[in-house]
Amino acid sequence: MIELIKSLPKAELHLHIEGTLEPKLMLELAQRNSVEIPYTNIEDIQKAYEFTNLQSFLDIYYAGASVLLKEEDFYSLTWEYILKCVDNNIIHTEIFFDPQTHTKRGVSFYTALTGIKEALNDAKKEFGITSNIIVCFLRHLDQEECFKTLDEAIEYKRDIIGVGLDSSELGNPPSKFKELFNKARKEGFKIVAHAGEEADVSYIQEALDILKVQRVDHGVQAMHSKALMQRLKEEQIPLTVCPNSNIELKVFENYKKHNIKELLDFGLNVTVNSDDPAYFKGYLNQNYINIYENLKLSKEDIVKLVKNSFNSAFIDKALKKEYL
Ligand code: ES4
Ligand code: ZN
Repeated sequence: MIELIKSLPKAELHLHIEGTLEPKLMLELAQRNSVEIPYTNIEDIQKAYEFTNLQSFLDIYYAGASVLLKEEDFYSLTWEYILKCVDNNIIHTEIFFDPQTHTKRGVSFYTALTGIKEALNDAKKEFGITSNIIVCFLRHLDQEECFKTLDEAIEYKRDIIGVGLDSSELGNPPSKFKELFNKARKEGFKIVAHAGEEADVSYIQEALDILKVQRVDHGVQAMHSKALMQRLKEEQIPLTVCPNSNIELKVFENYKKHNIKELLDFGLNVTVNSDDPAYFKGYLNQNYINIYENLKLSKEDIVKLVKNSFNSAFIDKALKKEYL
């Protein structure tokens, strides 16, 4: 089964490019760019990756991203992830990036986007890997600031398929960004949002009803509402579940307590993703392997999860057909 998991071509739909920054590249970029970070070696960095919840991770994740300054840094970051895609047999990937993490440090939207985009173009040329870019708004910031980021996304629309919402969930419900997402929708962007990672089902309901999301990122708290479960099933709204992330951020105590198998058995459109693999102990195959080993997944379950990943991707019918 592990060989099957590794050999199946897969799509990844929930991946923060800043979350693929491996300790080695972090140290190299810190030196290259003369950025001070509180670590001198890889072991120090790995020791800092002990999280108690989402916020404890985000604090370290934003600090790590401070080494990314130039277009070539974003290229290196993305290219390293592409090499992991090759390793993991990921043939299509939809990548989040957080412009505001960079613009607030004086690094332009254009610089980050261009570095990422160039690496993705090379990934297509070199390996045939297809991809989409999704811009995420940081929900701990106010809506006014996010409008500036949306305006930049509109400027580079040809390179951006959609917009999402990430960062500190508790206390920052989707309804805070109603007007922002109304405008994004009118501009023709696909819409996703992190919802029901740590916060309750009302955040998932708001993401659906107010932001009108086409996929829910995480969504694992949906199980606390029978009515919501029924709706997600009927409408086949994709959930981009991230098992390693949920364990590392203590959403579930351990892999045996993860609910992905229950969600799948109920008939939800569930996918498996790696979220921030450099921080959460493993890339996509490792996420599949961890749930397979702990939750008695069958071969049919694995195949269904992989098929869901292509069916839920923002790709046209012809490419979907080719991949399925
Ligand atoms: C994130 Cl796991 C997670 N949740 C919310 N926002 C994020 N940004 C990067 N990883
Ligand atoms: Zn995420």
